[in-house]
Amino acid sequence: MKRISLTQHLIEEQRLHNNIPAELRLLIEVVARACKTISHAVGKGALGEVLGSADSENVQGEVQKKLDIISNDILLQANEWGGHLAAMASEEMETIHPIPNRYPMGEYLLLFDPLDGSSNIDVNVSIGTIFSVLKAPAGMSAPNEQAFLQPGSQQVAAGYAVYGPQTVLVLTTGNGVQSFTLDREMGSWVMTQREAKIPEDTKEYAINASNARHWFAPVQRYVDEMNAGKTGPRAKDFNMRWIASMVADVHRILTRGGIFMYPADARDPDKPGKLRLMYEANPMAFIVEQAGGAATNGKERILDIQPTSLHQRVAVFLGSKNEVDLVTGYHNEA
Ligand code: AHM
Ligand code: MG
Repeated sequence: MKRISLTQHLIEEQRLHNNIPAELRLLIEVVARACKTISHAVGKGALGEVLGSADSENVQGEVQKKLDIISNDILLQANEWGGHLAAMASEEMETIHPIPNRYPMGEYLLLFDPLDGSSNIDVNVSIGTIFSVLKAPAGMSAPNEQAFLQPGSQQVAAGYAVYGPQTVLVLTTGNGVQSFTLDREMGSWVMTQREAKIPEDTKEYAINASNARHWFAPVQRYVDEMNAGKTGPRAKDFNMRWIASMVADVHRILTRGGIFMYPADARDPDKPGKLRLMYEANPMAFIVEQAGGAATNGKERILDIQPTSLHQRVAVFLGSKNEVDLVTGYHNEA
């Protein structure tokens, strides 16, 4: 099999579609390199003394794991000096991270969840890094938080790396979804899938069922109907999977279909769901749509949501199109 590296792919994409200028290519390659470093740290586990909690909390009041902090630092340091970014924002940092004065400023904004699925770190289950790239608004000399508050439809690139049995980088620049597997001996990303496609129909769903008693009626109805199986209104049996790492759950859906849900629920009306719009929902929605799937917050397309704050949360329904359409329809009937 002819090996196509990430670099070769990006250069050829630019030639064919003119959608990856040199600065964006550099950005993607730097993020990919940082993911290699994170993958290495993750792989060392207890031997690298990277497991367990740090003595700190992030902006959402969650206890940070050592690897959350290590991964955040790796991404910041890798991306500061290249001249391709105007600023960064991270799930783990309260405010945006401007590019230090000693480096030139570029035109892109990078957002990331440095290590998603933190509860899985210590138990040796797949975790990942999610990233999203926006363009800084023109004529802005020093980007502020406002510059980041663009709907997901404005993303010029998004991707994730999943650190599992294999380390895989999944990327979109708006022209389909490509996957690259890390060749650990060579240290290079090798294309292993050119065009991911999520089947429109599925018999598999993912939701944290321990929250069932808090769900609103449309989610309750949708899940009950699936669980009713062959003799129920859906007339087929469904299977359930929940990894508790969005990256790994989305990766399964990208590989063989399914629907992933993290709904809003009755617990806290000010908290629509658990997942973050800017670091998790938007990049995943971009990838899923580019693979032929759909992503909504139950009512509207995630990529159309106008963000109002950097760390805002959003309900997420994404994956196989016909399932996402069905559960979104149930919400809109209500
Ligand atoms: P994190 O960014 O703090 O790791 O939280 C996000 C994760 C997602 O990866 C995953 O889908 C979800 O939280 C799991 O939630 P739960 O603990 O309810 O299973
Ligand atoms: Mg996360």
